[in-house]
Amino acid sequence: MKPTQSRKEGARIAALAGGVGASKLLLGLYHECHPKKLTIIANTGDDIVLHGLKISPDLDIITYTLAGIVNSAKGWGFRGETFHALKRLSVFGRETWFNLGDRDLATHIHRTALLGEGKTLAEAADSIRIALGVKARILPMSNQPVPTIIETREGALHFQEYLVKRRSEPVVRGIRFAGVESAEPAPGVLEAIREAGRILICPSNPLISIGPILAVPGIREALRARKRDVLAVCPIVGGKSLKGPSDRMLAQLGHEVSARGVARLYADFAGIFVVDPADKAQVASIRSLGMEVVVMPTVMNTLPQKRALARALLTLMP
Ligand code: FO1
Repeated sequence: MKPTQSRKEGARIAALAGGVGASKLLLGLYHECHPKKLTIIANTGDDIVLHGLKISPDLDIITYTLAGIVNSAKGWGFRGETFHALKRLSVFGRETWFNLGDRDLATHIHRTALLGEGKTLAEAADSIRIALGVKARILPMSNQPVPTIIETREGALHFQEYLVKRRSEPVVRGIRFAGVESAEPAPGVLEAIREAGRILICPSNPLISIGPILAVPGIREALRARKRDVLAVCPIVGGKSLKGPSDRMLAQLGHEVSARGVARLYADFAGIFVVDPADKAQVASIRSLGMEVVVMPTVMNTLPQKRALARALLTLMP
């Protein structure tokens, strides 16, 4: 997708992002700000190895969205995708609960080959986004694998097994990010946070999309040091998640399912919290957490809505 040409250069923006929810806002920003000023730091807790291939859903969702090739009805995978290879894999008795499309498979084969040749996940992500014509920088949170494990009543499940294979049905008892203690932020992540005019926390699941990024040693501390300039867009509107199982997970883990519940999770590092008009009754109690609160429409179904939210957020940026 060709971003609009008539944008001012503006300050640098670092954006922490999950997949589908974040990509809506990132697409708006990609149109409204200079793409070279945008660095996206993506969750890789959702990454999984299937059929020997390294799959990085959030990196790919963001890349495909900005490249204008995503299946916008689903929010992931290619538009006009076919699944012939997956059908053939089932002939060999392989599990096919994770829908890998034919075009998408090429991305995973390329990334897996690069990793096999000794390249890092960040180098592979860069190779993919450049090949697909995306001008904004897209970094994984870490080059080391940090799979999100969901502890459920039925035992521990990889995040994709919980979300896709089990359709978020098992009751969640806990979440952990395996190996995160020894993971490091990918090269450029801390610099992007330090050097950005504003740091944006996209409207993604706070527990399993933003949570893994915050858990990588050094990232939360880097955000705390920039608290005045950290702007978080709330993914819960009117007590419901905009996308995915956030509301259910928050409730099952004993958090308040509301904008205020998310604000509490971010209060130590986010100076500005953006809520939808549907939640304006909570503004005073969120302010009492030590955050500035801004009310603006955050529900984005159409490209004009994505661009409008991006423009409104840019007015809050230096
Ligand atoms: N989500 C699904 O609900 N079902 C799928 O079969 C599925 C396949 C898939 C393949 C590649 C990819 O990049 C993403 C895919 N997703 C699928 C989305 C993904 O599971 C999640 O939406 C993200 O991990 C959360 O951001």
